[in-house]
Formats: sequence, structure tokens, C-alpha cells
Amino acid sequence: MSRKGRIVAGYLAPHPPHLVYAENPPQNEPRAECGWEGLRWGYERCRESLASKEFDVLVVHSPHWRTYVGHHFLGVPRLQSLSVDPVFPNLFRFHYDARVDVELAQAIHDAAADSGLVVQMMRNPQFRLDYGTIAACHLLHPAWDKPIVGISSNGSYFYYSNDVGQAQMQALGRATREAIESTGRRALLLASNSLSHRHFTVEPATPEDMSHEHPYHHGQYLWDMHVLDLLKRGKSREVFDELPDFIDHTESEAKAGCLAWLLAALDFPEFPARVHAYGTVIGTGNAVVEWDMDMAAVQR
Ligand code: 2X7
Ligand code: FE2
Repeated sequence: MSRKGRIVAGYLAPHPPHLVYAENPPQNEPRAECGWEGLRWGYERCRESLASKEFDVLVVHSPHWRTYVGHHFLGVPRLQSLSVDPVFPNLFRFHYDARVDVELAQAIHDAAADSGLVVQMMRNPQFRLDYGTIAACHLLHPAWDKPIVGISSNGSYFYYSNDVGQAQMQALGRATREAIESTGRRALLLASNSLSHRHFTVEPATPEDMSHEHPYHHGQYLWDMHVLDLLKRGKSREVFDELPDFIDHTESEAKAGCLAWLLAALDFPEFPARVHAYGTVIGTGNAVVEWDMDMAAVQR
């Protein structure tokens, strides 16, 4: 008998390369003394919560795999190489070895196509994984013992408007959920974006010198707190509806669509999200947030 799949948990899982750098995993070449502990300890709490969950796959939507025409899906079974952050090559030179759940990727692709989205499977075996995909997956589940599904960030918010972007992410989120259910997968969903996103332009001599780290701007910090307050009160539909304003006022990286995709895939949870951490990285606002979907069942 075939099993009905389900989303086990969803995460807002931001990807500043600084967080991977500060963890000193063997895969990353640069070495750090410490840094950004608030966010990193938030990820640690997520990992503790994950330890008691069974899951088959991590599905990640990343701002740093930008596609111009359509929504793309990783479509080769294994990707191995060196990923270097183009802006912070001094912090992120990560040797990755990732397995891909191509069957699930294809099922999301097909469901998204059926809903009218322009889609494409990425079949190039030499493709270089972006640091937004790698950092989110690594920080949430550093064992790399589960396959991933990588979804690109189509630039519809940029090329058309926030409203077009939101509509596309809503359709993509729904297609993601349907495909997970029909393929019997137990999936974790990762929206790999920061919140407010104005950032400093000069790096301190020691990147992990935390005496330099603070919000870029009080107004942006207030917006981040407003969004997190709504999520903590289970008001995810309100967050989705306010995202266009949030994006315009804070240059939010949510403009990549990750958070909108996640909220739609989770069917707009009305139970409280668990905010594990909030902190800044080069002035940008970042939160580690978990939606444990067993809480949805309790709520019904
Ligand atoms: O990509 C990023 C980011 N989103 C936030 C902070 C620092 C660096 O890179
Ligand atoms: Fe980013």
C-alpha cells in the first residue's frame, strides 16, 4: 500500500555564509574563531528538535540560484564540487557532496506545470550548487545523509512586480505540497532567505569581530520584529499579504520568493511558529523559525 506523504516541518533557514564559516565544518576551507552565536545556537535548537523526527528529504528554495525564465529544479542524482561565495570567497569555500531526490523534483515540476507555471528540470551534471542552498541545508542538517530537492528563485518579483511574484510562489507552494503528498515523501521545507536586507559595505578586518555587528537601521529592525510577532501568533496569512510592503520597505530578501513559497506550501499555518533565533549578519536581519506540522494536527 502506498504511503501518503506529508510535510514534517517547515523552516525559515537563512543562509549567510558567515554562519557556516563560524561553525568551522571540515567541508569549508576558511577557519573562524567564533561569531554570530545567537543564530548558530538557534540552528542547534532546530537540530535538537529534528533529532526526534523522521524525514526523507530536504526541499530548499534559494535566492542565490536565480533563474530568469521559469522555476527550475535540480534534476541530476548527485552533485559534488566546490562552491565559492562570489562576494565572500574569504568565508565560504565549501566542498559539497549532495544527493538529489530527482523523482520528487520531477513530481513538483509536473505539478507546477499543471498549474500553469513555466518550469524546467536542470540536467547539467557539472552544475555548481549555490551557497544559499548549501548553507541552509548544512546549518539545519549538517550530516548530509538525506537527499535534497533544490528549487531556483525565479525573478518574477523583480521583472514584473511583487504581486506577480506572490501569485507564482503561491502556485509553486501548492504544487510542492501536492507532489510531496502524491510521492509519499516525508519532507522538510527550507526557505533560505534573510528578512530585512540592507547591509554594510565595509567588512571589518576580522569578519567575526562581533563589536561591529548590529541592525543596519532601526526601522528595518522594527519591520523584522513585526513579521516575527505575526508568525509567533499564527498569523502567517497576514505575513504573506504584507510581504510586498515588507519587501519594499526593507529591501527584504523575501523578494526571492522563498518565504512566500514556504507559507503557501504549509497552507498558511494558523498555529504559532517557533522563533529559535534572531540576529544580524553584516546588518541584515535573519531569523531561524520552525513550523512543526504535528502542531497543525494538534490544533485541528
Ligand atoms: O547572502 C547573504 C545574505 N543573505 C545575508 C547576509 C550576508 C551575506 O550573504
Ligand atoms: Fe543571501
